Amino acid sequence: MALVEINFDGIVGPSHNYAGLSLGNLAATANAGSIAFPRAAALQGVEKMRHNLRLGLAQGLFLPHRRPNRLWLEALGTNVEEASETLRAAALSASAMWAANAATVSPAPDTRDGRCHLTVANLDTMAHRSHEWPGTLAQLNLAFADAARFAVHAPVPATFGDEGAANHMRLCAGHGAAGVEVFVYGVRGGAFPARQHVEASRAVARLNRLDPARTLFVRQSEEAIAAGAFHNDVVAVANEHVLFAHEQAFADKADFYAALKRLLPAAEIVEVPAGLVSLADAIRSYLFNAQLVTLPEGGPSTSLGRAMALILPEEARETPAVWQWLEAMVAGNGPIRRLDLVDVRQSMANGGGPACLRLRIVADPATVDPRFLVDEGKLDRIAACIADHWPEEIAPDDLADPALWARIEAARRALHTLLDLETLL
Ligand code: SUG
Repeated sequence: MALVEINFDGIVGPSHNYAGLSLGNLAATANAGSIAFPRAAALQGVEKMRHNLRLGLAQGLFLPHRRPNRLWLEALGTNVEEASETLRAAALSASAMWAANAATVSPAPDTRDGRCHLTVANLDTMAHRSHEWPGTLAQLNLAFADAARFAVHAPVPATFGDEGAANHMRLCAGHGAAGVEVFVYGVRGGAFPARQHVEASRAVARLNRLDPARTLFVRQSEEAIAAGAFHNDVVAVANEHVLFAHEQAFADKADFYAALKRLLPAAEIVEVPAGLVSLADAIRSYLFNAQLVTLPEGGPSTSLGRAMALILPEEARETPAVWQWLEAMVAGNGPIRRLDLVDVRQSMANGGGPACLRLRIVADPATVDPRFLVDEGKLDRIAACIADHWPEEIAPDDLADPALWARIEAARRALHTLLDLETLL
């Protein structure tokens, strides 16, 4: 069985808008009330997927959820016509695009029963995200229906906020080898909410049947949350044996690094010093919200294996301290040898970078429902569907317009029909 990393990107939904719903997410708050461009946003996402396919990486997708979420509003005793502005915006959010928050994935080599486990995130801290999980669960049950190889779990109870893979890292000698899984949690108390509860992380580790001896629970630093790192993946990212992190990402850095080195002696930590790149610049540029990927066979290699690339948002090049640091890093002889830039500005303006838009799953692509996998031809057809059906722009007042709701619903139907996934409608 060929285990590879497959990135499943959330397609940006036709209701993409800037309602400023996420306290602690500085970009989303700063852009509240701006005009959004859903068509351009979704096409930017498709181009990112195309870029990764061209690097030789396996690529999958998740679909936009039902919006407005009329069932959720009904459960709240209202409906889209009568709901308050805030509830209506929450029911219309396209936030399911950020697939890194869909679930926490523990690949087969790490689990006691040798299956790949996925626990859907409850996303309980933010109202607009708390109603994503049923739509996510339905898709994961379909995409990973092969019960001999996958186990999909419903979210942990909502008292303990869980934001999925955005607060989880896996380090290993190679994707197919047993890994060390690292759960990063926050502690409440600062001005911004800590969205990952340690009890949720512990529950996910149990549900995913991890070996406790190879599982670490690490506290996110308060400075990072206060500076706007509402998820760990805004200040750290891991791939195979490499951890790429900001100096101020973790509360007890020395303990964490020592435990990691003990469990995985080959671990390599590429740390960005605060003296060269401040937390503010790291968060503004989303330096760490890059996809850190291993370049396929035939590419450059280092003493420890195949070289890695960082797939960064263009904002990284526009932040001088960040770009200077990156250029110096790739010129050295570390594991990361290539920098690729992608334009995901529409998502970035809501606080979602390249890594937020994808959920990584290590699996054999032949065991995944092929309707959730893409090649260039399928991306062409998806792009055409987006161009035909997605609204060009959404201004804040449009969210109250019944014609917009109908358009959003029709666009989603068209995409599901194209992908032969009407069963999810
Ligand atoms: O949960 N933004 C998302 C961004 C998620 C980024 N994901 C990761 N870091 N993995 C969030 O804060 C803004 C939506 C709005 O305000 O309408 C939003 O939900």
